[in-house]
Amino acid sequence: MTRIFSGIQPTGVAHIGNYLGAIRNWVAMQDGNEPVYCLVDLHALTVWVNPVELRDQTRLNAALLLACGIDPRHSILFHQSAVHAHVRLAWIFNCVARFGWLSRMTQFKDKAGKDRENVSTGLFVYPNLMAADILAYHATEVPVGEDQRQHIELANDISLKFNHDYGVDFFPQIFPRVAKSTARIMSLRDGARKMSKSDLSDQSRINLTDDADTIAQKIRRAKTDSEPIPDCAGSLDNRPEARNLIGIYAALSGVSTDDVLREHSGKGFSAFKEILTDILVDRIVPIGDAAKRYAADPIEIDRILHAGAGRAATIAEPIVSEAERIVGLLSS
Ligand code: AQP
Repeated sequence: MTRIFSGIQPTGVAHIGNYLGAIRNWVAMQDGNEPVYCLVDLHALTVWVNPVELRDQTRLNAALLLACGIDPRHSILFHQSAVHAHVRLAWIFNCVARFGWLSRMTQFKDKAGKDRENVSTGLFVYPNLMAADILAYHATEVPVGEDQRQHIELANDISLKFNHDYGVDFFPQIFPRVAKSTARIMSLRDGARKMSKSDLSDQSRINLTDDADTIAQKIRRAKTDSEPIPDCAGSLDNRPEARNLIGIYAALSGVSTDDVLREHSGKGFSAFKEILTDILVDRIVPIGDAAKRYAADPIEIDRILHAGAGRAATIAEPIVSEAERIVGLLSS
């Protein structure tokens, strides 16, 4: 059985980018594998977040994962801060990773923008903690969206350097599993930016908790252009907003972009937005409804997360203790 690891930051409410780019794959990969799925609350601290909201959002996103089909009887589902092995290994990786490697991370550059001097050092070393999240389990497959591919490459560089520096064959190679067609769902307001929880505009995304009216309103206001839907994908190259809406529809209906274009070419976007709204309401509202039912019982959510943390620690503790022994630390 292949051990899988992936995580989501409870920095807001999971949206359809998280769902189509990652969570849907997490659900599909449960069968026949050993999945470890984590609410990465320590990563969420890399930018300031209201403590009460962080706790609420951790539980809400856990409820959303359950509603999407993560089965805690099979998958290990837990919150990162509950398993201390992650931070112990992350410190070792802070000492293995090179400053230059981290300086090249595009997500850091995007999030820090022009204000580098004022961002937290946590934001800078975030990829080292992410490498620790995965390698503390010796996980080899990581279902993620395209934006995380560079971080997985860095995790492999860390794994190789650790093995080389200490003359061991201890950490494995990691393979990102990126769902090609939905690797990057874009903002509804700007086709050049990815859909993101931390975008200040709620109109830029469809949250998995949005109700039918909210979805309809956001899709009505989604940026498009005045051209009709073309008959081939090549004609979408300079129309990022149009391509994004067609891609979302294709992903939700399980058909190719070419098939969507064949069926709807010549239509204007106001008509297409109506059928896109229908399929979003059909697929997303039941997830939000189920999540609300799970979220209504926070004690049960906490029980699931704590049980998951116990199982996660059983795997990660011996691996991280061995890494500590390899680098020369006395056993704790
Ligand atoms: N727009 C997206 N399209 C496809 N996949 C996406 N993912 C995120 N946004 C998109 C994938 O979702 C998983 C969980 O993401 P995350 O919470 O760890 O952080 P992120 O990638 O930084 O996502 P957000 O929504 O943009 O969060 P914030 O705003 O908090 O930074 C990952 O596998 C990610 O690739």
